[in-house]
Amino acid sequence: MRTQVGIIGAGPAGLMLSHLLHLNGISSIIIENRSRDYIEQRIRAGLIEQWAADMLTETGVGERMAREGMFHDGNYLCFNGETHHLNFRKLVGKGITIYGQQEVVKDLVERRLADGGQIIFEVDDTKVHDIATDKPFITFRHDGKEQRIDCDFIAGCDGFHGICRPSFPPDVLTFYDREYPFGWLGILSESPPPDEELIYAYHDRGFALYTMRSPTLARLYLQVEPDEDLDKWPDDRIWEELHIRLGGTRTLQEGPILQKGVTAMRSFVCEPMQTGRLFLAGDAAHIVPPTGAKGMNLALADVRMLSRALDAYYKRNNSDLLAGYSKTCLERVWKAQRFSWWMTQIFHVFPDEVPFDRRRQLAELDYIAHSVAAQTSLAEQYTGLPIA
Ligand code: RFL
Ligand code: PHB
Repeated sequence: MRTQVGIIGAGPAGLMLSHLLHLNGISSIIIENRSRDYIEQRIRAGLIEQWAADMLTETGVGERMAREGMFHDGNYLCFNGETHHLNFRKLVGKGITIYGQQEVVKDLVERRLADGGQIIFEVDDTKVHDIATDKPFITFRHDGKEQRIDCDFIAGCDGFHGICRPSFPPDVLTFYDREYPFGWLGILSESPPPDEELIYAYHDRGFALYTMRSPTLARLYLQVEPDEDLDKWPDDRIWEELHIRLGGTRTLQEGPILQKGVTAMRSFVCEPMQTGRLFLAGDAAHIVPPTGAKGMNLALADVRMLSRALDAYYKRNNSDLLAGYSKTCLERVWKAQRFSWWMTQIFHVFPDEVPFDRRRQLAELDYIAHSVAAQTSLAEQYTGLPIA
């Protein structure tokens, strides 16, 4: 097989890249080691920044999101038994969209296939070769047969556990890493969320987040141990804790729990995001704790940049954007890292904290709740920093 851009991974990064390249007349093939069904059912992020929702709409894949997504102008902070509303629309003229990552994935897969795009599912033994030359290629096994894709460029969109980052030559990469001493237990429940907008709750017993996928489907999270055993969390205990951490500010309706999982939290960046003809995008290059809701948005920002850089290369024979890809992306990545870390450290209870820290966290939340300047800064970052 031969294509211009070989893409490894059919997550939001790989799929959106392939779609954007196609709109610019650049060919690509995606290979994915999971099945179509698996990637379309995998429950992950749910919050889309304003510019990213606009990009989905403007590039023709936002139709179902317009019908089924939920458009929010603000959210709530909850602490000391009170909620405080932040109105992003008033503060910065932007909002956020709640629409599940797997729905974005479904829409992109459908559109790529309708446009004649090629996605090869259920591959294994993926390897990249000759990335330091201008004739790189990918090999993999599919249906028991060895396959090869020759291409001009390889996009490593294969997530945190992919093979592309480990394929960089030795000593090229620097890693910046931070693990948090807690994780999130997330559930999807067939019940209405406690409010139409998201509630981020700080509580002595730990953080809780009340979000949703639809008016009748709540997505609820609790701060737990990083390696928490789900067996210790029967449904009754989850509901009890969710009620307590909401601090009596809303009534929370219970419902059948459709899905349950624990996610460990970490911050991670690798620099640079490119070597030779191999470009990393999304979780392959960086991970954020979910408190800032930046993971999928960063993945989309990377591939927007990469598609522009590839377009400049093919249409104008200009490699400047490709040469600057890593630096440009990392500027946004680090701001999102900082915001995600900041949101994480004000809302969570740390095992090694001293009483001073609680008072400091509460003072910070109180400051945000009552300062337009502080709210504006939060709103600007939460709804998404400007993008070129
Ligand atoms: P993805 O979505 O992980 O997609 C990578 C794809 O590459 C495939 N793959 C391979 N394919 C071929 N050959 C190989 N050798 C391959 N190795 C891997 C994988 O099967 C997969 O389909 O990365 P991408 O596109 O960069 O998108 C990033 C987002 O998925 C991610 O940032 C967010 O989902 C992070 N995240 C969350 N972000 C939020 O903003 N809010 C959340 O609530 C939230 N919850 C989560 C999350 C990530 C989770 N992970 C990674 C386990 C919950 C979980 C459980
Ligand atoms: C979600 O809806 O799953 C979600 C929203 C905001 C976050 C994290 C997750 O910060």
